[in-house]
Amino acid sequence: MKRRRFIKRASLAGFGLAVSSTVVSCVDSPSEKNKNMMSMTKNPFPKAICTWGFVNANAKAGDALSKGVKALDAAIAGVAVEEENIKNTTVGKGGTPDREGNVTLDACVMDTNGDCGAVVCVEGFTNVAALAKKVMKDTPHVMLAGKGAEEFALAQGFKKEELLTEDSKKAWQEWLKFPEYKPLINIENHDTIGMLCIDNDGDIAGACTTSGLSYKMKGRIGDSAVIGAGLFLDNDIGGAVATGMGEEILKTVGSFLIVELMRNGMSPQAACEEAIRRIVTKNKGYKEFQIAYIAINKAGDIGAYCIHEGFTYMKYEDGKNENVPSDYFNKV
Ligand code: SD4
Repeated sequence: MKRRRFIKRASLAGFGLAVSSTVVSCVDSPSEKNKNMMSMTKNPFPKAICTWGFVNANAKAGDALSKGVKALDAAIAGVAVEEENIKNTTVGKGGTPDREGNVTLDACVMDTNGDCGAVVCVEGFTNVAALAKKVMKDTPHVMLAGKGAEEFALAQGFKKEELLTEDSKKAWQEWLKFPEYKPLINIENHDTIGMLCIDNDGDIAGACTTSGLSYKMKGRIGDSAVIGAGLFLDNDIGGAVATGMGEEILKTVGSFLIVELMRNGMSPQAACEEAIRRIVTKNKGYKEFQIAYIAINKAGDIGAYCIHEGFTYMKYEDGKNENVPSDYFNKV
């Protein structure tokens, strides 16, 4: 143990003082601080949170984390549950297509060291969050789009599949009879899955994956795969993920904003509320769309806020997986 740290610990013990993060941060680097805090207090981790009522996805991540899986792999395993769930029409296989009948997926991941990877407008591959990790690890790039991402997926051994299910095809054919583009506010308590995990070491990582807004224009990309918009984290501060009308999240770089607000001292809850406030004060049409954010800070405090009632999120904490209703802005 370094001498200065030893002196600090000895003197704290001697005076029977409670250890505050401020005291520890005077001397140590953030990662040392992290380890020291956890060795002196009960480890509050692992934790996993995700958007909407994706019980199985969050349980999968929580279970992996409690077995010692690192944050990023746990998040990817968690969101894969929904990517593979054909009953979920907003993520992965079975996702609602664009207005021309193509299921195009967007996803990104961000790791504890600030590395990230993303794929956009990908057709024919279900596990796009895992593909985004491959982009991060095995290319010199952060983001691959369309054909390039698909060729990369094949080269990496991902299996090509038809993602348009019979049910999604029928629903699209019905929609074509009266083709109005009108994203719904809350789709049966499921939509884009954004997940943040804190592993046993206190490290944060996340993933976000979606089929985007139903009947979008061909080639449309939302916020979910855009680092800073659909997902952002800083392992020294915390992380945030978004769901809802991607265009508005992109315009305000919502997840980045939340992390920066937390960096400046806001709680995850206050930061999520401020990010929603920025949208509703600028866009008078907010009654027509939903946006929700969830966030977690380095201490494991959680926040969530959205525009309209109906958004819920999952929380895996102390081995328990719970669905929690979010507070919301539009109370009138
Ligand atoms: C998008 N944010 O593509 C995604 C879709 C979504 O609730 O989350 N809908 O804009």
